[in-house]
Amino acid sequence: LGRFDWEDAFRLDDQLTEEERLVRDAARAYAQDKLQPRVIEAYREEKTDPEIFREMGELGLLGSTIPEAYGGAELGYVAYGLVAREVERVDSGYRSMMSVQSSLVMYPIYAYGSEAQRMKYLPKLASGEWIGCFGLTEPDAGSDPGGMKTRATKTADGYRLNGSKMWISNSPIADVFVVWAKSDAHDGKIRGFVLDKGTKGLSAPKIGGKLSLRASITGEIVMENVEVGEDALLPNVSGLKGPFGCLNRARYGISWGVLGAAEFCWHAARQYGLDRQQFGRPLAQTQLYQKKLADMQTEIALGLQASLRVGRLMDEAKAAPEMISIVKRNNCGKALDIARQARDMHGGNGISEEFQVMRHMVNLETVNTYEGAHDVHALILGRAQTGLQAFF
Ligand code: TGC
Ligand code: FAD
Repeated sequence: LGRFDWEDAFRLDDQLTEEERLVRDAARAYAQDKLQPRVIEAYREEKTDPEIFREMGELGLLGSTIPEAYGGAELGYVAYGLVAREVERVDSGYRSMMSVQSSLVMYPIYAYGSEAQRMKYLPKLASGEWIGCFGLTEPDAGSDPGGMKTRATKTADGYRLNGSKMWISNSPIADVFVVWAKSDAHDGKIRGFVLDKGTKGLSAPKIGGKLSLRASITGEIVMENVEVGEDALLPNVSGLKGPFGCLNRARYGISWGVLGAAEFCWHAARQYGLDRQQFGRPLAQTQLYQKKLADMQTEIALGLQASLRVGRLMDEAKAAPEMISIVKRNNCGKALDIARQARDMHGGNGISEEFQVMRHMVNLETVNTYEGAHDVHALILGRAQTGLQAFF
């Protein structure tokens, strides 16, 4: 009979390659040594440190699946997921900063861009010298991005963009803006454009007052007659499959990331239950407390196996978007439940920033919503099994 490791129930570790373990360990060391000491204050003060991009870039954590020729680390998708898990073990906002840069900015420039666009942007985004953002959502088009109002109209030597994007991670500190607009020169189809900070008519005001993801800055993107050349258009994709091709990768990364946050909450609740005595014994020696720990362990172990499977299929180019919907939706929902339970198991201390479970809990409220809300992924899966469209 095999041994049982309570922290790694299905021996995920044995299923990783040597390279994947090394990448995971390097990401864990960085996250614990450099991010963990900053996060409580950054969250309280709602401060995003742009230096984090430089640090991540130095370690090869930005655009890690992109070929080395463009500054990437050319890693597989399992390694990418393992990094997301380690970073989100500290804070979902830090993982957000990383996954937007990697999957939503570098990936589309790599996959849909011209060689000149790849050479101009990717190395500087990989090093963290430049920060990127991804503008799909609008004030009146969230779950239904096809309803966007942003328009690109043809000019003599390029395009004029008008419109506004809402809830955009990194935008107030971004140098590079990947935005999606309906283009009149392409039969009104959605096309991607890469805009540079400082272009006339382009601004990105910060959205204040967020009670979630406070360590990751969020803003709008406002485009008022922004004039760009033909070289700003991403030439190699047209239609919603452009942004969705990026979202597939980011959603997959999130499925690993949220389990990192859930593991933090689970481990914290276990330790708290061992340390805290009530009614003359540790809380962890009560049946209800142990049932909650067992539920957390089970969901995390199952979720990790599922993400690992999808990651292996991504590396073989065999993963379907619906598989990603299953792991994004289920792992986010389960992580949020675990964080809420962990908050409760900490009693009054659970609301204190020092114990950190409440920060994870409120962060996960965002993660459950962005990149396709929990119920929107249910509709994607419902459509896949019934053939019936239930969005409208
Ligand atoms: P639908 O008719 O289903 O599809 C339109 C076209 O898109 C193609 N497509 C996909 N392609 C690749 N991968 C996918 N996952 C795809 N899903 C759809 C599809 O084949 C079709 O192509 P074509 O060539 O036939 O035109 O589109 P719909 O308008 O009915 O929309 C359905 C729906 C709801 C699936 C969907 O719109 C949806 O997923 N909504 C959620 C929106 C969303 O996820 N927004 C995310 C914004 S970015 C963000 O949140 C970043 S936060 C990051 C961070 O900080 O970490
Ligand atoms: P809505 O679409 O209005 O949905 C509201 C509720 O209605 C949800 O519960 C949803 O599940 C439900 N609903 C919607 N449609 C249906 C339906 N047909 N049937 C049943 N229920 C339905 N976007 C970007 O483009 N780039 C970013 O970098 C980015 N970063 C973000 C960062 C943060 C902190 C946040 C909060 C959001 C971010 N987003 C970003 C936006 C995010 O993707 C959207 O918030 C998300 O897609 C949901 O859209 P919405 O907020 O408009 O909600």
